[in-house]
Amino acid sequence: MPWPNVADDVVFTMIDREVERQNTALQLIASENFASPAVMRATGSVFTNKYSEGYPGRRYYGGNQVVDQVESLAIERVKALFGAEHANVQPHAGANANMAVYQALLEPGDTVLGLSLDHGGHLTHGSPVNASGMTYRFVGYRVTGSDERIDLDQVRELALANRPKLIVAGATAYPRIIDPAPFRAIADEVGALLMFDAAHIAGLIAGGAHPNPVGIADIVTFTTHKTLRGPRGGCIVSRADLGPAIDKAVFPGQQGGPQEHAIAAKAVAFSEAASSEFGEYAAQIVRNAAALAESLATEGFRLVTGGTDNHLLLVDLRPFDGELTGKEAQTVLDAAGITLNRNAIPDDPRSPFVTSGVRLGTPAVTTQGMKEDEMVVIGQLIARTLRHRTDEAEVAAVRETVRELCGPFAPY
Ligand code: DSN
Repeated sequence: MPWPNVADDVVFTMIDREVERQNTALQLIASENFASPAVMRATGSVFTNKYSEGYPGRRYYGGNQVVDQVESLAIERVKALFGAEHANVQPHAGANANMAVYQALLEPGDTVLGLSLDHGGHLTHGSPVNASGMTYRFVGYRVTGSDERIDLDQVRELALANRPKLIVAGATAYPRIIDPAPFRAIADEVGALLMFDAAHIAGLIAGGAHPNPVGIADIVTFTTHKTLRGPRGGCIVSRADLGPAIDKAVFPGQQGGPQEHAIAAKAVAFSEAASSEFGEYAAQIVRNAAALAESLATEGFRLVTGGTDNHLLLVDLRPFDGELTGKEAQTVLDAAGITLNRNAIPDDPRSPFVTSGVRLGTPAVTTQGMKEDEMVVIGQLIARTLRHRTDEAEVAAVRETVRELCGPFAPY
């Protein structure tokens, strides 16, 4: 073999350190999870070596006999998982999936309705600093000031006033079920297409814990690495008649060579997500989020919307401590082995870089087998760390407690 026979100690030592971090700290970032060994084996497979621009049976390079089989398998599995007519498994990420849909359905300057970023939407839902907001005329809808739920009356009013070509449902920091049916009714009333961005909740949908937007929305996009627990990547499922335009927008419109190693791993993940065990996993994610919400509320935090019915919680830190910012909370909790991200809360008076809130979620801790009892303890540890955030010894003591808590649940 022509390869050097020495391992890259520098990189592999870093990998070992990252395994240690993931095994001994609490991963509460709502968009993260632990992929299975089978998913990671496929991700690290020889499919990484292959160029395969095009689609199964229509490639631009030779040697794609097995690649065609694995991509076709991924397509068939994801169609069966969600009951979809068409699937494109090539998007490298959720952002690519969303941009490809826009390219397939819209002309530059067309009007689109999406949830505002500062109220829980995603960058690709029309943020002015993202290509979506630069290319299309996005109009942002918001959550209500009273119950902090998506303001469907406002969605309808904005749809009637702006006549969008596309309405985008879905969120990146919204702790409640998003029912696709009222969005469908509004889209039909104004003659718009409906896209549902299910990046965060694809696993909850696959596991039967949340309503399936496939067949209600015209297009559903999602990532494969969040609640769905697959490799990093994106996916688009849609009505059959939209398939050719979507395929053309993904390749050659947005991307070059597909990452077939990731597509092989997506195929593995779609199979895992079709199991009855995955249904139980999805239900436990939701139960754990509810238990964590209750524990945090008991400690004096305010939950945006009053709670959660998905995998994530958005926490307003101000009632707990008016001086505490999301940025500071994220930093000190990280030192205590509790990893989450700062997040703006609706109408946050602080900047998006500082914030008055944090977002946390239960997909990863649920994968490692933690249940409601551990969620209660995690809520208490978060409060203890933040109450004593200037006391280094106390933060270090929490770090040790977290290590002990994680010991029996190490994912790798
Ligand atoms: N970065 C993802 C999240 O954390 O929600 C969205 O792309």
